[in-house]
Amino acid sequence: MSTSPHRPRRKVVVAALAAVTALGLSGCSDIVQRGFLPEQAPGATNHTDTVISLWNNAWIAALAVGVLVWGLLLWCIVVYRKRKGDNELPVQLRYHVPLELMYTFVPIVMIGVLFAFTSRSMGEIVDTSAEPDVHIEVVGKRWSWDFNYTDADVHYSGTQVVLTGQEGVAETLPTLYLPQGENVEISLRTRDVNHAFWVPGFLMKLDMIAGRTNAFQIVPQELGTFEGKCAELCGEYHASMLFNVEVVTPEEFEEKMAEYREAGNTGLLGPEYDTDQANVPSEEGEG
Ligand SMILES: [Cu+2]
Repeated sequence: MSTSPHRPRRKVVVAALAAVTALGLSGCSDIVQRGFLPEQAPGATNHTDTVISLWNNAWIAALAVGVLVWGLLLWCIVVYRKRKGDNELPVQLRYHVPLELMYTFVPIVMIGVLFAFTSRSMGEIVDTSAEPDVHIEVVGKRWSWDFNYTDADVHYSGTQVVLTGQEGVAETLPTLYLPQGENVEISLRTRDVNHAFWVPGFLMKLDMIAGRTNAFQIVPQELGTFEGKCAELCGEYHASMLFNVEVVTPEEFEEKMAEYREAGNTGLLGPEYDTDQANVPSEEGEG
């Protein structure tokens, strides 16, 4: 009579927990599989699977280390707890060379493994040795973006968006067009301070450093609209430095290029529009 009321309750609790866990795992297995990364990410580009597996495996390794450390901690706390009548200090260990060597080298090995896998993936992403099908230059500027479509010799010049919080602002953002299935080399530069090119759905970002050009190649695989943003605090309206990426078919891409040409957006926007150059006319500063 004394123990029986507890058992059924415990069984119910265990069953309920199991059901919730199973439901949670089945309901969000996609989310778990992509490591809680953006919904568009899997298959979005030729690099996203690499990034997802690096991310997931790093978490699995971290969790394994965590479980081991938590387990050892709990074990020490329970087994070596102070018992009734224990009034003496236990044996104090210090300068235990094998132990110290272990906790120096094991973390070094762990960091080394993480570094090796990360470096391999990053090397793949910023590898620009292949011959690209399309060249695009993305230029960051406070607080918008210019896109030079080098091969088509057309450009798009963005203006800073005003974030009103109203619907429809997203449609007014500067849009970078990318052709699906083609190897696009994107080179990044800035007209002023440091910015960073970030498309969360592509699972990558790359800095735009004043005075240097960074580049990467990407094959967009999924059609659709992706959000882009500046990921380097670059001043007052950094949060407004947004853009859209529109992955379209190669035919639509060519149509878009023709559209720009007809609209008179011919030629590329070069460094003459940079604001941080030594030859900026001095009148500008006085105005
Ligand atoms: Cu910026």
